This record gives sequence, structure tokens and C-alpha cells, in this order.
Amino acid sequence: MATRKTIAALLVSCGATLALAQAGTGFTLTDGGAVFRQSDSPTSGTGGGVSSTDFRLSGGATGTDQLFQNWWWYRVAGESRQTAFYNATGTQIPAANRAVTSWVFPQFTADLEYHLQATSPTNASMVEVLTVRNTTAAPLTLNLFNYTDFDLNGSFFGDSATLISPDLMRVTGDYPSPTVSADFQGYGANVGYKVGPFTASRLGLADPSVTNANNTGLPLTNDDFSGFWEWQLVLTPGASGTLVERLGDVPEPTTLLLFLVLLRPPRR
Ligand SMILES: [Ca+2]
Ligand SMILES: [Ca+2]
Ligand SMILES: [Ca+2]
Repeated sequence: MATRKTIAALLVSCGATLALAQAGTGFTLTDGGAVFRQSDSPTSGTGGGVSSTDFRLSGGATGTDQLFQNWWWYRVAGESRQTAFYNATGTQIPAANRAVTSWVFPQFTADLEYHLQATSPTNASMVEVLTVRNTTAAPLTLNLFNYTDFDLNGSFFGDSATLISPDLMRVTGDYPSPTVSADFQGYGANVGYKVGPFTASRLGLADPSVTNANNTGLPLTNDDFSGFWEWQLVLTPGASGTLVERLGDVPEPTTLLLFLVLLRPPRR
């Protein structure tokens, strides 16, 4: 699909680390006419994350794919770069529209629940609930990043984005027609956002240096949208924190409430 991106990905993989995929941890979820497919977790934390992600708001398996990639990165205080979530311990699929992927990292564990909901015959929401737990004997300061690259209407051309509220942006694409809009929300993201046209380094998350959200890049006009939300959690030994991120439409209030009651406001 995206030749420019394919070339960029090849250039990155020609570097020090070749990011292979971990078989068996990817999945496909369905709800009504909505489909969400996640690739296998990568085997390297220094690459560009998963190879691809699909989000079809309607139309089932042949519906238009609106998403190029969605993935999580982290950085523990003092580290010199971000790390893509890699080497998942497994994925459970408790329902056709729900999956939970888990990781064990040196300082923390992570469980990521995906919840797909068809909200109308033409629209859908994906809510991701990430729970991390400090497994060290000392306080842990952890920065977490959810990176999303919408390619609305199946093309990376012609996408625009605006900030709706401090933790919500809306992406709109009108090439090719019809016009499609999709939200990208990082609930309570207390560091902020970064947006820009796609880069092989995923706006700096995947290169060997510290990158933070600096609330730049919006509005974006008629370009290849990519962006991320960043949270900082401070976790005492054994403590956990939960983040919620959303793509697409707003789910039914009861569903959203179910997730938001899990949300523990991050401390800085
Ligand atoms: Ca895709
Ligand atoms: Ca487009
Ligand atoms: Ca894009």
C-alpha cells in the first residue's frame, strides 16, 4: 500500500537491529461490520514497533482499512531512548471483540486489553486499556506512549488533524472520497501529544534518543498523519497504573464508563 513507508521501514531495518515479529501474539477482532487486526508483537524493542495494524470501521473483511499502525512504547526514567513493547508473553482472546496481550519487562509488567465496538452501521470504536505494575523494590517513573498512524480511506494522502480538547485530537481524510473522521484520544495524557507527517523513526520514538510529547504538530493539514500521546506514571513498589486510549468513534456510554472507572490519574 504505502510504498514510501515500506521503503522507510526497509531503511530502518538495515540499521543495527532487525525487528522480527513474534508469531502467535497478533489477533483479529470483529464486532458487527467492524474489524481490528493487530500484528504479532515485535521481537526487538528498538525497531518501529508492529509491522502493521488494520482498523475497518464497517464492511467486514473487505471494508476500507483506515489504520497503518498503532503501538505502545515506554521509557523508564534515566534511560536514553524509548523501547517498543516487544516479546509479549502471549495474547488471550476472551471474546470475538476483545483481546489481552501481556508483557514482562525488567522493571514492570504490562497487560493491554483491546475492546472493539461497532457503534453504528458505518462506524466503530477501539478502546485500549493498558495496566502496568511496578515489579521492582523502588519507586518507578515510567513514560508511556501510544503511537497511531491513521491512513484514512486507505491512503496516506490527504489526512488532516485538529486538537479538540487537551487529550483528544480528530483526524479527517477526504482523499479518496468520502470524508472519514476518526478520533485519537489519550485519556488524561499528562505529558501531551506530538503530531507530524509519518517518519521512519515514528516521530522520534524509535530512534536512539529521548523523545517526549511537546504539544506540536496540530493542526496538521492534508498530509500523512502520525502522532502519539504520552503519559508519565510514578509507581511505588508493587503499585499499578492504568491508561486508556481510544481510536475511532465514541463507544456506548456504559462501555466507556466501564473502562474509565479503571483509569487511575497519573501522578507527576
Ligand atoms: Ca492497515
Ligand atoms: Ca487519506
Ligand atoms: Ca498516516
